[in-house]
Amino acid sequence: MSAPAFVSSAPRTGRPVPAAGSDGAAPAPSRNGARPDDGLPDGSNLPFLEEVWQKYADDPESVSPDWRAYFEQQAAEFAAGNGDAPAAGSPFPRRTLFRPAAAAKGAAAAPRLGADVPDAVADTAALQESVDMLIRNHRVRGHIAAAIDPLGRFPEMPEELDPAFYGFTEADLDKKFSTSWFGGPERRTLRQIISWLRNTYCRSIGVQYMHIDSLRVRRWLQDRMEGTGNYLRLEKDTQLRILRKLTDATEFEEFLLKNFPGKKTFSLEGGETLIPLLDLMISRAGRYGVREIVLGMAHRGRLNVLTNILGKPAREIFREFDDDDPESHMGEWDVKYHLGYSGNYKVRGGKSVHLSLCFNPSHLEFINPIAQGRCRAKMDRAGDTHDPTGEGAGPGGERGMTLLIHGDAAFAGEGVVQETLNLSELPGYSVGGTVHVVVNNQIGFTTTSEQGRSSTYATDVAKMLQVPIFHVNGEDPEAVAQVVKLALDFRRENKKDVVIDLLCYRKRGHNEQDEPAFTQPEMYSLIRARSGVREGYLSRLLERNDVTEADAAEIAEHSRAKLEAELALAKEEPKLEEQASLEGVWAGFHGGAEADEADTAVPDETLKALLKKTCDLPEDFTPHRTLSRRFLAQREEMAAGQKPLDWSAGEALAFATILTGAGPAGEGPGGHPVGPMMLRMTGQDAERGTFSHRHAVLHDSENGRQYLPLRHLSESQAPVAIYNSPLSEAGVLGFEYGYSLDTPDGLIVWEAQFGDFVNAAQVVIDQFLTSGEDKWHRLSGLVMLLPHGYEGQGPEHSSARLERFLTAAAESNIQVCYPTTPAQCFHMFRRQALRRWRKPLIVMTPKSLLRLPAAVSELSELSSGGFQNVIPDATVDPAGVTKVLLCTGKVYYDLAAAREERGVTDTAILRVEQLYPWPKEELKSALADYADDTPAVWVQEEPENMGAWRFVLATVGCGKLFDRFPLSWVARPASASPATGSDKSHKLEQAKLMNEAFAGAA
Ligand SMILES: Cc1ncc(C[n+]2csc(CCOP(=O)(O)OP(=O)(O)O)c2C)c(N)n1
Ligand SMILES: [Mg+2]
Repeated sequence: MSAPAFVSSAPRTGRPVPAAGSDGAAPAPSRNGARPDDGLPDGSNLPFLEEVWQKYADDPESVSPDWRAYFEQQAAEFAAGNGDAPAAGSPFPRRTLFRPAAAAKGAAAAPRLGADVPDAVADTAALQESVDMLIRNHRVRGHIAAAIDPLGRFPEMPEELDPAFYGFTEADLDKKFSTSWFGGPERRTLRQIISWLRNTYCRSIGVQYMHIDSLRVRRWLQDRMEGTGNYLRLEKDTQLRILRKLTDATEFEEFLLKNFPGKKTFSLEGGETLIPLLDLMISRAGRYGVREIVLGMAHRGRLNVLTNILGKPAREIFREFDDDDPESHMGEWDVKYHLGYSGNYKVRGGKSVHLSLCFNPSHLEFINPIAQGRCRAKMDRAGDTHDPTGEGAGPGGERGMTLLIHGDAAFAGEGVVQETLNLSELPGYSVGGTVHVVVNNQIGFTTTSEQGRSSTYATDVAKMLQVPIFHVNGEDPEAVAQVVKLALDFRRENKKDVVIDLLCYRKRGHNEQDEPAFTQPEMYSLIRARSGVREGYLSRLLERNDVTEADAAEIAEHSRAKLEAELALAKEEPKLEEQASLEGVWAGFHGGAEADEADTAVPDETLKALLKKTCDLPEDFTPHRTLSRRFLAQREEMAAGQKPLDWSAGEALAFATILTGAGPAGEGPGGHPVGPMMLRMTGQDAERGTFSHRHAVLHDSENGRQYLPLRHLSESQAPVAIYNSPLSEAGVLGFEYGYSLDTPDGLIVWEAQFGDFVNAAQVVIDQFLTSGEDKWHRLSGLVMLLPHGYEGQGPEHSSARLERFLTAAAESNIQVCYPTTPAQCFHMFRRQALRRWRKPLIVMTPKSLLRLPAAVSELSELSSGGFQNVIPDATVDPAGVTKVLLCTGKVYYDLAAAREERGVTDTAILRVEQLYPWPKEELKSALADYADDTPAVWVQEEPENMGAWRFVLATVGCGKLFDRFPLSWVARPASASPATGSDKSHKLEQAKLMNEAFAGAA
């Protein structure tokens, strides 16, 4: 008899292997007429089998001969005592398909081998052991033999998957062995076992999951894959839906090529299955309750995804190709295949899923953490977040989902991929599992896989997680449907990432002008022989009579007509329509050059009370003795007004007042109520602070319990989250930038451990933070705290590369500040939160100043005034001033100390606390009282080619400052590296700097 299809063996050919349902097995009857939203059957195929059994039980003639023979055989085996006891009403004992109660039963049944065991029993046991190994090796290594490459280039079948490797011969094929330990039926022939294994592990799906430590998770996957032969029976209208989506994808690419010859489209041809994959995935996610999906993807197929998934009207894309509106985007905006979009995807049951495709730069894979950060922000807002303190709601990831689409070369090559994967299960970053889809066209630009990675698969980096990786043949959309279902079920069940490696090919060159045969002649001769993904699937459907030629023609005609109509509209009206960005949570916020003002002062008594609250600990909480004696005790004194505030207190008060909405009541500019605002702060040591100054999270020294006083300020306060981040810069900064994109109404802060480590996040700074508003009209109010200052700690712990931020500063894109007092720190944070102007804020933050007795503020400085962009010098009489030193940040204290030490009285020292936007007016008025032609000297501790000097010079021009003050500078000599590694050399240099600054002073 030919066995039912779910045990048919798999030939290894270039074409995907037809599976269950395709060879005459009874079609699956629909269950109660109910269908999931996406038409995919629910659960494994057990219900289906039970229904076939029921039909057979009612009338054996009503099922196909295959099924009849199968049931007869099962009944015979059971009668002979070989089968499991059937479940009531069904010959399929559940454990044949699901997890067996094998441990107890198998142990009892297994023969115990000893010296007195007869040879025949020992031989049988040895054979059984070989079968066990064969099964296990298929689970571990079956993917290597899977027919996943549509180009038919398979690696050699691993020996351990070959029955001959274990000494089996033809003669053994009909011998029976137990598979119950592995979740199979009690006894099956070797032939059946091989078929079962090959179907599950070596057809169009290759799966890597045996690296997962949890037995529960492995079994969960086994149940779903082995119980179904890793195949999903699709209903007819799901097949049609796949065909429709494939057709739309194919027609779109052909339409672009025909109508816009010579233009770059980064065509999806060869990987069109991505479109039905996304369609099935979004529909199923929607059915599972997901309401928001944040997508991140690079160039490949992006236009196709934009129109066929995000719902961007094709006419918009055609207009962008025509580019007939040059006036609209002079000096700004981005190329069409980087543009984001958002839209609603209708799923069944009248529901829809909101899709947000992030704007992204060319830099591959850097969108990953950004998309996850956006998703986390949405989830936090909806209370859909896992909170490690136990104060948050639920396990998270019910409403929100991140879907990242990658390229094979980039996924294997870019380190930010690993950084993002590492975030996936951390309490501060988890989004309940990201779905990764690698559009694996087996090439990167002109680079082959052999040149591009040392790993077997492009996805191997993801094996660092305890998650399955599904490799699937992109020319088998039905296998893709099974993988989508497995992936989403896995995510829902485990709240972890999951990876789909969609094996396909790239029909053309990297872009449409490239000739791929220059570099990949053999690969491209294989590609040219392919008939196309849609064609291949259509012919399978036709072969199986699942659709008619007429159906297919109508689908194609419909798709083309839609595109023609869109093109006509684009020609009629070439003007581009931009999606509005300042809606929803962004309503009322603005970017541009005009900043609004905010009143940042907070009454004295409120400040005292809040500062006191940051020292209040639960009765049963024992802080570390030193913290108790120093940090907390001193803060209590500050709260009582007995001691000036240090930096830590200024910062804590900024946070506490923002969280509680303290300050002048009423409305902010633009009529928006100013209330409690949330705070999220992360960084490698953000909880304690790199320099042990913050202690935002306290640890009970007896039991390690953590306590975040800022979470216990008032009943009505906003949420606060302060997390130590993993050791990453690009990944974590990207995440926070993403978070800020969806949280205009909160303060989002990232702190670098030392400022120079920001180097490792440069892509996020250049490609997103400083240019995002210009390129995409998307705003961010992210704050970056970068410890900076020359204190003898060497080339890498001195500079946060201030100059780089100043080079990137233009069009009021960012704010760059270098505050010098706790009060300035306080007002700066509050201004950032309270203004409706959303701009990234880059702050050079102190190290030694954190404890410098001079760097303190009185409470009155917080309860009055605001952030001063320039701090004038009120300590000297302007009439006697013969020189003005201009500086920013920490060097002010060095200069002030040197002035005092030298008894100098004729030199004023002005602090520029905000370098960008350059505070021209404030500086002018701070200088107003000094006599014309008083020399002004910019003093900085950074080498001349670093720090702010060259920016200042370029900004104020070469002539006299404000046409009044001749300008010169004092700095360390230009240098290739930021600072010396010798502490003594540093001190010498610093002394020299002071000498030069005060040369000629009296
Ligand atoms: C960080 C970065 N490095 C290099 C590039 C240039 N580049 C653009 S596409 C590409 C090949 C990408 O290959 P793959 O990830 O497999 O995607 P595919 O184009 O094949 O879909 C390269 C090298 C880039 N955009 N970003
Ligand atoms: Mg590729």
